[in-house]
Amino acid sequence: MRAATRGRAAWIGAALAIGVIAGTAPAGADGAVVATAAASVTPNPAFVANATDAVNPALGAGARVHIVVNDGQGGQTLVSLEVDGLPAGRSFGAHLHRDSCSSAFGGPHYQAPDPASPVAANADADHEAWLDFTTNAAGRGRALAVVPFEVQPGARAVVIHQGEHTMAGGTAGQRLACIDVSI
Ligand SMILES: [Cu+2]
Repeated sequence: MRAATRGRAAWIGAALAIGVIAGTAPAGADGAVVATAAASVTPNPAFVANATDAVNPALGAGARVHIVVNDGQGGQTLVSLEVDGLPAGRSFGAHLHRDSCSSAFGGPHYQAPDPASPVAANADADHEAWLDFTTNAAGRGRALAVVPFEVQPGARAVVIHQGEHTMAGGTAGQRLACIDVSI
């Protein structure tokens, strides 16, 4: 395991231990919860079912998204996604997107260092928050990503994709559903 990976894992543990997931840290403090969204997933009206798309996006799934910013270690963001109401035992690609669900269904991926001008060269898990997950037998899935940048405030979204995982270059198939996250 690389040192950087160990460092991230340790930080996740510390964040959980001090209760930031529960929202106990004050806004602006290290590890503070800066955004929490709990909402019905918005199905993509433009989704087109085909032979490889096993999921009906109009499933009424529920989802919670927590975003935690840590200022103490050079600017990191922890993004956690919990979703339920999806088919059991199925993997999905998911990401933090730059815009709200009502703006081009989330717009492009949120990308550091310049969200306004995402570039293909930075379409990776160090510059974007990738949240791929696999559902359990009850149709629940969760993902946790720690990224080495701070997410700037704004109306963002998490988008769940039809593809089973995010490919090199950041693609994960059609957009199935969207969850608004105001940061
Ligand atoms: Cu995406």
